[in-house]
Amino acid sequence: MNILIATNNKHKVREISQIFAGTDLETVSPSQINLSVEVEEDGNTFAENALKKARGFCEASGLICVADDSGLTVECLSGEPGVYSARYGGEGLDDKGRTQLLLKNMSGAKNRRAAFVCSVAMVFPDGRVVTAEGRCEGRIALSPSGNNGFGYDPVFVPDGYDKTFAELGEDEKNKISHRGRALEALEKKLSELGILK
Ligand code: ITT
Repeated sequence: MNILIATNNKHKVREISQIFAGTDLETVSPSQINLSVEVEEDGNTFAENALKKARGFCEASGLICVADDSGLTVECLSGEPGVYSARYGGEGLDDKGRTQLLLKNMSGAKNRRAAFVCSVAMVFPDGRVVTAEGRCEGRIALSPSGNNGFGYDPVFVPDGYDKTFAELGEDEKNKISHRGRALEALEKKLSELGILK
């Protein structure tokens, strides 16, 4: 089955194609087919935004599309940055700036519990929709470490590890990450529905 990865984030393209490698799901990226789609992410939940993105790319391409909406939810910040993770602090900030802002907003916080959350939606040209969720619990480190990954990876330490996501190898992150878990659950549903053999 050939699937378009419905995202403009090249790090997600890389992770999703690696997670699907070795399954019957073959992936293409928007850039590989010269497709440019912008979907307004105005949903209040990860699930709504994932579905919106998958539908937008499916309409534009006519292909089966999988989209991911994800973010970091931090206990002592009442769940922020949450669905606004990519826009935390406004337009002017990059990944590094957003991570610094997060650390600043958490300075002095004793409770550093956090979780990465991911909703995935697969949309078929005939209108069928299959969705799944994944979550990875952990804590926010006092300072950034590691160069792998993207976003808030340098400050997120998953439970059971003493390294940040940015210090783990790609395969190791994908095994336990919110995205890895959501896509594993999606694959399971596709098999149960008989869509994937
Ligand atoms: P698309 O909407 O085009 O898929 P995006 O980067 O805007 O790309 P989201 O709206 O889902 O994607 O925002 C997700 C943000 O949450 C992302 O930009 C990071 O800041 C953060 N995030 C999600 N997954 C992450 C991960 O695995 N590691 C680090 N940060 C992550």
